[in-house]
Amino acid sequence: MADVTDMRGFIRCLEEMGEIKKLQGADLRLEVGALTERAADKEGPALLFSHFKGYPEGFRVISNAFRTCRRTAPAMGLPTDLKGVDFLYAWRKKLAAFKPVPVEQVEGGPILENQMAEHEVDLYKFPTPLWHELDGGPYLGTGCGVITKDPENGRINIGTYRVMIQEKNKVSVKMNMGKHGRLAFERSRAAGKPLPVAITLGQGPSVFLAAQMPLPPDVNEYEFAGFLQGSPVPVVRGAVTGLPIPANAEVVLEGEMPPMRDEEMPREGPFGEWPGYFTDANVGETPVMVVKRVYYRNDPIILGAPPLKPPSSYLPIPLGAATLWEQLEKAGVPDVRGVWGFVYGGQPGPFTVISIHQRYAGHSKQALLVAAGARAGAYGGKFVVVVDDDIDITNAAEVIWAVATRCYVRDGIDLVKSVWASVCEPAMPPEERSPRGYTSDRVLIDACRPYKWLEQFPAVNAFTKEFKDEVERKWKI
Ligand SMILES: Cc1cc2nc3c(=O)[nH]c(=O)nc-3n(C[C@H](O)[C@H](O)[C@H](O)COP(=O)(O)O)c2cc1C
Ligand SMILES: [Mn+2]
Repeated sequence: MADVTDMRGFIRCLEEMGEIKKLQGADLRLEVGALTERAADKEGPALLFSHFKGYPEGFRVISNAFRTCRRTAPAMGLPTDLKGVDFLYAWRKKLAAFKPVPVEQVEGGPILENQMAEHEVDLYKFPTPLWHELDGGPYLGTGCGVITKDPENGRINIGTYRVMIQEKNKVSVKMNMGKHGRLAFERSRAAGKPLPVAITLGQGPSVFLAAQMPLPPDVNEYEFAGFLQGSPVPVVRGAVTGLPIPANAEVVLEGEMPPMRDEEMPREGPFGEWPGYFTDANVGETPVMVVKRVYYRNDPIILGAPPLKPPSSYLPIPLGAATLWEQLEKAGVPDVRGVWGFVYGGQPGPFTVISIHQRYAGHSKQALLVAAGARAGAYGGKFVVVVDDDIDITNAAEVIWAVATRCYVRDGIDLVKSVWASVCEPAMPPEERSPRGYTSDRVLIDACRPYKWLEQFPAVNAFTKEFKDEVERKWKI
């Protein structure tokens, strides 16, 4: 299999797998976003767009790159034949085996092939699709990595934060409160200093996967990406900032974020976000980066990973559920057989489902309480459902069947108020939104058969899958 340590190697790998389609001349304003959405809806191929009207022929955009487990697996160092909960389990085990792979400092690389000096910077030279019809501006950065160095502890961080072009040499970078890039910005702002920033807009797939994951603050995303791809990420020092930038990236912006006051921050958004709505239009919340240099490879490829209306996504499955699964077991909830989410971004999201093999009275409630409070489940959660392990938690209809038939409402539903919410929560009343952040409530749904009288619970009126497979084979229906 091709080496997947940069975007081009990844594309060769997708070609070998027959998982990519090349489209020439699609319209950036009307067609690229809609084609990306349709391809994601049908779990179709990755799309590589080129030949945009008004742009050099070689300037390309790739989207829908990670929509299937088969395509994402090579970038995670996982086998390509796993799906659903099995894939999630393998991912969980991979995460648990993490050992940092330090970067390789190099002196040159393809990213230095072309440069725009400070007075030449013009971000409109790159093809930027209108990803969703009502987006508040051109989002050049969706599948990007925002590279910062914390002024206090010197830690390098890469985070995927949406990047909107404001002017030809200015972008807004929506690092939400608490995100690692934002913490670095707030520290340099408090000291009255600009924060040096570099943004990679097309890079090895493992670097993107690391950048969009909620990794702990002491994990360097480059070192995590190196672990995933099984080799160090080669980096060069950016001439303007001194920050490490991937030597084999496609496009990198370098510059700084001035220590702007909130009231100086421009309008940003709305943007089509992962819950499936245009949310989050804001003024006075989003830091601005002044771009002082642009580097790009010959015929650069920008990675588009726009959030989409569920059940579509830029990811194949709710990968963040693997972290919640680990946290449940670490908190002492035994026999968790799987965790899933139906409306997800990097987190399992507002509809999370857990399956357990019940061991004792209260086991199912324990799972619900921990899931609602654990780091990976608390942020942006809303409904948490626990089911027995005969339910296929990746199948929404089966989950609903379990809720409809096994939940005894009087005992099975609990409400927890004022838990940590996501800024993307569409149902939050405007008057409850505040720059200090917001909270929302949780509904805990116990859809397990009651442990106390499990043996008397009516038996399920279906033959086993194995027996049905056998008779199907025999009778060829
Ligand atoms: C396409 C895409 C867009 C995202 N946009 C944002 C964003 O605008 N703001 C934000 O705070 N997080 C955004 N995220 C989620 C962050 O990437 C994620 O929380 C990540 O953990 C941040 O890195 P950090 O933990 O190092 O701060 C986005 C993720 C993806 C995949
Ligand atoms: Mn981080």
